[in-house]
Amino acid sequence: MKDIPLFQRLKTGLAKTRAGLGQRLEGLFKEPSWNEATLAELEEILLAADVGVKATQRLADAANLYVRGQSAQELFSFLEREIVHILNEARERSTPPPPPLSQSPWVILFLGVNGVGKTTTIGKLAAQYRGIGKKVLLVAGDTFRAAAVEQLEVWGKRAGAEVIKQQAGVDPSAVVFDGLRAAKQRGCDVVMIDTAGRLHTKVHLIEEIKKIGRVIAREQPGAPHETLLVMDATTGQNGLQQARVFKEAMEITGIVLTKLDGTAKGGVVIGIQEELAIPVKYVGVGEDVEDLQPFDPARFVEALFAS
Ligand SMILES: Nc1nc2c(ncn2[C@@H]2O[C@H](COP(=O)(O)OP(=O)(O)O)[C@@H](O)[C@H]2O)c(=O)[nH]1
Ligand SMILES: [Mg+2]
Repeated sequence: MKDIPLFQRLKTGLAKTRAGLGQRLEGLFKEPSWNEATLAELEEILLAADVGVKATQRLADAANLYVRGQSAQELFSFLEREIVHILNEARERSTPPPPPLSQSPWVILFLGVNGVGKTTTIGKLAAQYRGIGKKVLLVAGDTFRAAAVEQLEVWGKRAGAEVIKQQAGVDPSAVVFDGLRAAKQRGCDVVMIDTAGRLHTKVHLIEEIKKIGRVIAREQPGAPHETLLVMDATTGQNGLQQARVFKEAMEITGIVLTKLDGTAKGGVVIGIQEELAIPVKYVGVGEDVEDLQPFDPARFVEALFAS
């Protein structure tokens, strides 16, 4: 499994979406002529892949303007370029983060509802940072269940990263405080903070996240350097509603979109960025460490439409 090139992994992970979105679009662009019906079908294909109403409308309008006198192949490449364009826009709109690890320790906070893949993502990233020789510390800020702490420890062992934890039920801010102190004492390069993302009410969740944010900022001015919202691609448009709640609590610097390998609705990558104006920074296309990849719009679209 280890030797599979990253682009191949991305392609494999996007197989379901490619079968839906990519191949249906290709089929559509084989139509000899374009008319109202073909345009309506274009919209339907995009919506079915969770591209979202806003981005779909934009792409359909653009295609409608472009359509006259163009060959199907030209139209198809045009659409590819437009999608890359939308994906790049979210990156440009967000403040560019300082270059990774320009401050030590580099603090990354992970947010997102239960089950989206936060802990797994932290584990994969920890392994990747360890792979380039960084000293990594993981903070078990999901104090909701003991099993959540254990899961992070398993990843910590596997990756060769230290884990700071307390018993289940404690205030996550207390663990975060310990974690940041330990990271400084031990000279760690990267700190990744896991959180629970599940509370009985939206207000409580927001308050808890804000409190974690305050503790981090007090312990280390300028941190968190990155606040990543983890979203599950298989939940499609529902994820957007959740994202808005987290956005209320804290400034989100990037999105990690997991489980793209489990959905035909990978077009949600486009919809998310158009709706939230937050760039997708990583995509998860499988269970292996290498299946967490930095998101690159051009590569993504290439993998999406590759034959
Ligand atoms: N297929 C697939 N599964 C994933 C991916 N990311 C996470 N998972 C799985 O999603 C489940 C929930 O992940 P977890 O990290 O525990 O979520 P958390 O509650 O947000 O911490 C686990 O079974 C993971 O293995 C991915 O990119 N692809
Ligand atoms: Mg977890």
